[in-house]
Amino acid sequence: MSFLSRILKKQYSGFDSKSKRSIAIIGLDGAGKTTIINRLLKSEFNLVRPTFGINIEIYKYGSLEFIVYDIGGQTPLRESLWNKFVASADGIVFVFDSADKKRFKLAVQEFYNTLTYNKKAPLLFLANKIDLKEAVDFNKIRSLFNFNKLIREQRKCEFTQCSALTGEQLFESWDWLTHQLLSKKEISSMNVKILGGYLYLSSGDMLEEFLCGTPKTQSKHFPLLKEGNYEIQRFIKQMKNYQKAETLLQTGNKQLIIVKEDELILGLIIQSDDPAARAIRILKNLHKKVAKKLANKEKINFQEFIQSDYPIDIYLEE
Ligand SMILES: Nc1nc2c(ncn2[C@@H]2O[C@H](COP(=O)(O)OP(=O)(O)OP(=O)(O)O)[C@@H](O)[C@H]2O)c(=O)[nH]1
Ligand SMILES: [Mg+2]
Repeated sequence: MSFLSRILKKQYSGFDSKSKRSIAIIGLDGAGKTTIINRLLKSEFNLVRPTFGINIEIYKYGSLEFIVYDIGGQTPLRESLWNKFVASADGIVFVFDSADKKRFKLAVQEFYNTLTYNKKAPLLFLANKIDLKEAVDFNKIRSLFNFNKLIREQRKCEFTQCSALTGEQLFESWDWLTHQLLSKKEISSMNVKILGGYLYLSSGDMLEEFLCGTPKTQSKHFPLLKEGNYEIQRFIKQMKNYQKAETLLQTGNKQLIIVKEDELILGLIIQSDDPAARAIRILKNLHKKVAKKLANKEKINFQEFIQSDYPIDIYLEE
């Protein structure tokens, strides 16, 4: 089974766990809600159809389950469904199309209208489609939506740009929301357990791949490392026209995190319940270090960089 097919198994297992949170995803039709959810929760890049009604997705985070309500944004649905789901949601995500200039005003109106139905739930605002040339500058969006005013209110808010296409900023902001919905007790260790890693050039040439642990553990994870190579090659092709991109692929019990930053592609294999956002931050930091060494024509040992900079994130034994 590939990384992609195995995720469905993960999605729908353990449905009856007790701790549940609900997240309502709203935004005008065509803003990218379903595409974002598919990217985040199913690692799918497929084209989606407009949503008539609601898509319900379940995703697991440690021992918790999140029920994600992706609600179609066409007018009748906005009028009849949004308010109900927003009112009972533990978290709200508003997706905004940064390139749909003709409907900016309508989006602002709908945004503020919906927030009146739930004054407490943490809010994640995603200015989507920043990969498009027509996407408007984030500062303009900030003032259009008057974010400064919102920040002064009680509610916890996060405003960020993203692209469902490249995955940029998506996983980190989703992680922010997830954390807002957890109690202190539920936020377990924020470290990841790195099982292996990859360093590629965006041309597709591999610079390094490695597995952590004893020779026995390494041979156990070897098939996974090979499978990851295949996924990275696919990612490189898919994202060849973009400077930055991020993705997260899941197997039954492992995750593959891939980050593209300019000329470099960096990847990590981590455990399935590990916080992907930390892995992305680690890769972005390592990118800076590796890029500097490359520019200075110095020796690069990716595994050694990880071991010296992130010793507590290294996987030892199961
Ligand atoms: N270029 C680009 N296109 C995107 C992005 N996100 C979504 N799209 C495209 O925008 C269109 C609408 O996306 P959907 O995910 O169906 O939008 P939605 O918000 O679910 O729309 P409704 O279900 O009608 O409410 C699709 O053609 C997507 O492929 C993005 O980040 N960049
Ligand atoms: Mg949709």
